Amino acid sequence: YSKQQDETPAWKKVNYQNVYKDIADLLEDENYDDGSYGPVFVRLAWHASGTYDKKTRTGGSAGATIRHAPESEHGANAGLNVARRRLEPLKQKYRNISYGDLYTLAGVVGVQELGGPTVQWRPGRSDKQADACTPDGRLPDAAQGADHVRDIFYRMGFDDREIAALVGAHALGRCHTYRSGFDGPWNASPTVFTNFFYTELLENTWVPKKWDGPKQFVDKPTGAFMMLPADMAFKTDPRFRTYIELYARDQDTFFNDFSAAFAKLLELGVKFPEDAPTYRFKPLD
Ligand code: CCH
Repeated sequence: YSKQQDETPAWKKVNYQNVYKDIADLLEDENYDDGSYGPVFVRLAWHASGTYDKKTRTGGSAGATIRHAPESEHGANAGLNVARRRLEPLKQKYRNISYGDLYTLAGVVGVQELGGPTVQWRPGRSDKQADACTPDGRLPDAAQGADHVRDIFYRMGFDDREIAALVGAHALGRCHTYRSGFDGPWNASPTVFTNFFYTELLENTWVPKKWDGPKQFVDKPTGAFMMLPADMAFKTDPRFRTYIELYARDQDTFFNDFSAAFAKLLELGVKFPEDAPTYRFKPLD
């Protein structure tokens, strides 16, 4: 075979539309949580990327260091091994895909296939070894408030509007006591991407949960739904609250803003090959 063929970079040898389809096929499992791996794939993509520090230009999804100890063992990443294990057969099937591309693409699939907006995505991340792991403490601490949330997301390069849009992902999934210590879903449809994070936050009266677990909030009438202390900050902080009210009444604006901010998150710190195409995958039927 020709020499030229051998020099094709690995990322170019992958059919990402096929990977998208195969990830989508891994979402459903009636025995897992609320029936879908979508939420935990979105969280994996976010935690793989949200370690970025714009000053030192370290962290982010480029090296997929989240798969290595000690980063994999950081408290914030508890439970994400479940998502990585679910995706591993696809790394074996598509040997040329990088883990960074696989984990971020899984986040895109999770958002889109659960009914969220389409999210632009590019391939070409190249994996790094454990010595590139980021220090603990780069991801947000759910027990803290608006100042902390701003510190964390400003470090990545986001503004208040983008932060308020990103946290809308808390329409999806749930908290697990054996992962974060917190407990419960944010709303009644945790496997559908909606603007319910904002509507629930504004429309309910949230009271401290009576239990011996970490401080969190539950809705007053039923106690079935939850908010983290960090989530509550979006209601009490006046500058965040403007956007919470906007997204609660305007789902289209939320979808547009989320799509742009999530795509930006997945690219933080990544130096893409110049000829890496941008994909906008069609959701499957
Ligand atoms: Fe989050 N998140 N997140 N989150 N998150 C948790 C679960 C999910 C914080 C804390 C937690 C974002 C921002 C924040 C998801 C997506 C995003 C949990 C429970 C905690 C704690 C984990 C468990 O027990 O399994 C805090 C604090 C912030 C910001 O201040 C952003 C940004 C995103 C994505 C764009 C998703 C999805 C879940 C559900 C995971 C699942 O397994 O169901």
